[in-house]
Amino acid sequence: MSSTPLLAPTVHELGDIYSPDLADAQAARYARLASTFEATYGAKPDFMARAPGRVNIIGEHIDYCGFPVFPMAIAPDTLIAACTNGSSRIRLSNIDSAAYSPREFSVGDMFNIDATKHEWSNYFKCGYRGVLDHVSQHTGKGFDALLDGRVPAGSGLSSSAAFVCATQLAVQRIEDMSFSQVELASAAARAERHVGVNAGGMDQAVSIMGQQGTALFIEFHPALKVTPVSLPNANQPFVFVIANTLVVANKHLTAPTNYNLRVVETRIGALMLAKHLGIAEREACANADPLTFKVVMDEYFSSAETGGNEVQVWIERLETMLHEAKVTFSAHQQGYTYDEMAVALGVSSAELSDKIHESQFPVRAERFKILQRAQHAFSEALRVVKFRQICESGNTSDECFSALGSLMNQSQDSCRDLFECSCPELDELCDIARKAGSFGSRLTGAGWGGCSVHLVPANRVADVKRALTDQYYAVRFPGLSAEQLSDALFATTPGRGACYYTE
Ligand code: NG1
Ligand code: MG
Repeated sequence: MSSTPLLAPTVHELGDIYSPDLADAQAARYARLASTFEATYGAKPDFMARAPGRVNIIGEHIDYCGFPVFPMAIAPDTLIAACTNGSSRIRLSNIDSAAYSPREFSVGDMFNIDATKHEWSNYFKCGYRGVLDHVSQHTGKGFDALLDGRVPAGSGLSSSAAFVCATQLAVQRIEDMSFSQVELASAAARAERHVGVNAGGMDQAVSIMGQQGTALFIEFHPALKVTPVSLPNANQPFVFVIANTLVVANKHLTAPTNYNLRVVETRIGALMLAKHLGIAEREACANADPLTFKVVMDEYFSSAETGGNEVQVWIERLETMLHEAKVTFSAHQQGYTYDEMAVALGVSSAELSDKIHESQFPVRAERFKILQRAQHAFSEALRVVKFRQICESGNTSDECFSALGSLMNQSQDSCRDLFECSCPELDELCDIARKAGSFGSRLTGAGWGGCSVHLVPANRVADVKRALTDQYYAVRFPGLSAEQLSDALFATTPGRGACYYTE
């Protein structure tokens, strides 16, 4: 992470080629944050920590299955200005004080996160915990913090991870500690689960490790590993257009029937698949915590030769697993009841129910659609690997962008039909954008609302934006101001990851 002057951000940090005047807007924003800090706390901030949101280009709901994903960092971010205050109190305020009123805590309060409440400072506490859960001792120094979050909440652009990561950066600096990027990202991923969502680690990894100009191929298993991958250098530039449905997906409140349920469905799927393949008793599966589809795949191929092209090995293995999953689960097209899953796993219904419900993340469902979720997970992982393969192929023709776009479109179909995490508004945005010139359109982030992402040749961006404005925003949200519209609909290229600004 680099340090640059406090009030002199350069356009390089911003990553939006369509807003040349954004640099001034950002400088004004930094100055306002610094002066509001001084007005609030009577002292200048010592530094600012910045962590960006992200857009996931492809690879949805598979980070928690242990499979690779392909996101990039974006310009909207969370900034936290901070300074020690010589006391043992931690004071937090928000530049948007009307929506988020100030809070004050003792160090002890930071260990008290009530996941049943949707409370903005919970993410701050998560970031604090991310640091503390990782070390045996800390000073518990009091400090003042002022936050300016520009990633829209509940939009699938990871406002939560930006908040948690920026807090973690601030706390590690206050505490005079220094973690590696991998440690920061892993600690933030674990810490964010304190708010009650059983999330994977994609958002925190890309927020911390994002790189200007490249997307990231992120692997989670056997260890967190990030490989920067550039998009093909074509005759004509392509950009990603982000379009927010403006349907707020409150993932935290709907977790028992949406996000956390999907995590449980894929985990039960992994247990059943391991049993079916005769490898459930092997040490790697029996001791895995958690047992994911990726662990099952690795164990199934543990004695296979690993030589040859790495991407080809991924593709062959994932195709085999997709086939095995269909064979294993195909008799249950309508999903499994508890009793049916218990029979398949050889445990009693009560044991299974306990196992599911005793977790920190309760779920509710009549039927568990294991076949569909497994099909999505393996086919989505295949698409991620193929996407990377095309990016690295050296091919720069428009056809390679058609192939990338087609993988994104297939991902959307799979999210809608097999993983059931889309919604009518997301489907509509994708339809409109494709007709107006998008090569590939899909939801991004958890779904059920939030944002979509579109792969668009630079010379069609205006057409796509106009179509979305006329056919979606003007119809469904006629009262939007120009500023609200530009926050909801914008073009972006890969931006840089987390950093500090110091004087
Ligand atoms: P969003 O909706 O942006 O918070 C969530 C998870 C990710 C990943 C995606 C789906 C959190 C913090 N993040 O992203 O880990 O599983 O959904 O691909 O919950
Ligand atoms: Mg989030």
